[in-house]
Amino acid sequence: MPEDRKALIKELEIQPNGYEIVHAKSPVFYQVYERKDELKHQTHYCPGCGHGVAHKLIAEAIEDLGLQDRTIFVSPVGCSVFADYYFDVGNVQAAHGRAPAAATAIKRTCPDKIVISYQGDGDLAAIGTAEIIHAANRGEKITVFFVNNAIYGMTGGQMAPTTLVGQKSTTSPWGRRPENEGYPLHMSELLATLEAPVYVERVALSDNKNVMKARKAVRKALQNQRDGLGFSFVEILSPCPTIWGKDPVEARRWVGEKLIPTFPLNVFRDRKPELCRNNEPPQRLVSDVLEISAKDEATLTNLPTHPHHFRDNTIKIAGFGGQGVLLLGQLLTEMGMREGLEVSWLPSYGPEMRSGSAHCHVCLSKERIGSPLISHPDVLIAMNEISLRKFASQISPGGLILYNRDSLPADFAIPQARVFCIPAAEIADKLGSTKVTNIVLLGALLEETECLSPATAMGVLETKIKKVDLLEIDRQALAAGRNFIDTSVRVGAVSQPDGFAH
Ligand SMILES: Cc1ncc(C[n+]2csc(CCOP(=O)(O)OP(=O)(O)O)c2C)c(N)n1
Ligand code: SF4
Repeated sequence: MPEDRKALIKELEIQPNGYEIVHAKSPVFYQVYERKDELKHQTHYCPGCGHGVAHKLIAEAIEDLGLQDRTIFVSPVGCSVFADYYFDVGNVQAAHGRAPAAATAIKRTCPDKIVISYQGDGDLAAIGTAEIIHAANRGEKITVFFVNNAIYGMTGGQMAPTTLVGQKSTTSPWGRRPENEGYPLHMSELLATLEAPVYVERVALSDNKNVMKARKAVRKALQNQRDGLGFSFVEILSPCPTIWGKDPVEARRWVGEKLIPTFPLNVFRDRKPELCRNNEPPQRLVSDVLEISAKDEATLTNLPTHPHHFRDNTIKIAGFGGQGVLLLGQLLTEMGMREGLEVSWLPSYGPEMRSGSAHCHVCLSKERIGSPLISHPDVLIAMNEISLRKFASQISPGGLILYNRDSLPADFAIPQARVFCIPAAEIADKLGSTKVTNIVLLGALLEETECLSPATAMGVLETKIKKVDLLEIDRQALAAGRNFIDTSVRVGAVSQPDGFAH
């Protein structure tokens, strides 16, 4: 081909075969789809499927609004489960119905991203009803595209919550009967009863005019998010020719003739709320949270600073209800707060609070805590044998187990940890109350690990325990636990059945 012809083609964007390119694939789609070797330029959608059209409208809007580099697309389970093969944006695939919850987490952690939750009607209006309602009610600043084709497409045509009255499906072979299956769910109307959403519109892919309206709605929903407004929701009535058993043209017509009368097109909500610029949670002083008086606070600030020789210290305390398991965890977290650490406390107990199993997770950290859940604690305080047997194997290598007995069960295989048997209940009993067993173990913990200061422990106990005589027993219990470690435990005590090295 002569050079000047090539230049002209390039300039006019005319294909070598002579056709002028008037409409090209959006660059928001990958140029090549890697899902299947033989279908690198085709999506997996059936001919005439509304998902393809909806994808195109969304891709073009992302492109025109210049949002491609900021967009994260959360795809559902359903026919559009493979959306990540097509959209060249950030992609996350959520479990069935959970896309709004996943989108919430993404948007909250990355507020500058444009987060799209894309869902079918089975996904959004059946298994995911709770997620969508609560995301909308919280006014999450996400955009939801809801493709309503009145059926479960991917799984072969079971009835969806949106299936029309009288419509046949594999699970309503005689047609949907309200007496048996209820009425179609109108999700847009339902969400529009909530206060938080800023934009709720229903559109349809029934003819070109309506497709153009859908195009506008898709743009608006994304613009809203770009502009920092709240929850935007676009319901797209969409053809599913394959499951409906119609050809693409008939299916499109059916959207207009059957779906629209049941699901009228409308803008149900369009408001511009006053933007809340400051969404920071109110910060309270630690002394406020702990209700520490001015006097106590002065004492607190005068305490010598305790050195924390750890970045994080994770402690699991386990026993049965009534042993002060949860309380010991609370004391530790409060002590950590007083010493300027980040802390978390996560309780877990069975149906019965008294005598049932109970445990709690405590994190002490110099950095913000990602999760309060501890899978492999540095320390296990096992207040009974059941807890020892249940949790000892979880201890992190080189960790510490404090066991509330004077010896280990004979058949107990000691994990890779230092195990100290401390007859804490007996010590507490001799002091006058088995209620302070947990405080004996607290003393032992503080003495062995030096994770927090005993002075802080007393400071916390003084604010909690108003009875002078009980406070005195607690003081003695704390001292007894520390003393036990100093005088009765030998260094290197690891590997004998009684918990001590011989
Ligand atoms: C937890 C769970 N339950 C059920 C399924 C089976 N399942 C996969 S897709 C689907 C329905 C999808 O229908 P819809 O959301 O309407 O999307 P469409 O395929 O019509 O686009 C179901 C029930 C699943 N994958 N996971
Ligand atoms: S089954 Fe229906 S929804 Fe699924 S790809 Fe085919 S036409 Fe689309």
